[in-house]
Amino acid sequence: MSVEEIFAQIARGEGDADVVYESEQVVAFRDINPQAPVHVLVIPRRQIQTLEELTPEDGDLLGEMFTAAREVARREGIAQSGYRTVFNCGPDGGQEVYHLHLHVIGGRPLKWPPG
Ligand code: D5M
Repeated sequence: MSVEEIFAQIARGEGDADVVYESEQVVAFRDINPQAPVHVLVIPRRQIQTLEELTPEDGDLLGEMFTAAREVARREGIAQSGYRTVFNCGPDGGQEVYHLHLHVIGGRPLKWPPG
């Protein structure tokens, strides 16, 4: 099964994932290869491959994804210390999984700029 199919299963609430937050349009679960003490992915339930597929009508969905990221940060206890939200988009952006996902990363000081 492809990673995209695994993400689609998680999005339907059927997958094997450590889910930390859910709402009508999104699911948030722990990244399998965490880059920091907190590393959670927020994905839409709808199948969208990349940020490039979004249209102006998806503003509501994007808002829900960022609201989910903030809620995850609160629940994980990193809202005050700080965290990073990232959409990797396309090959040069480092995107490996083509089901839209917003990384929520924190729990340690993060370097900038990324490589
Ligand atoms: O990030 C894709 C991310 O997806 C990467 O950090 C690993 C993560 N990943 C891959 N498979 C799984 C499963 N099965 N559960 C949880 N997390 C997973 P990208 O922005 O595409 O490079």
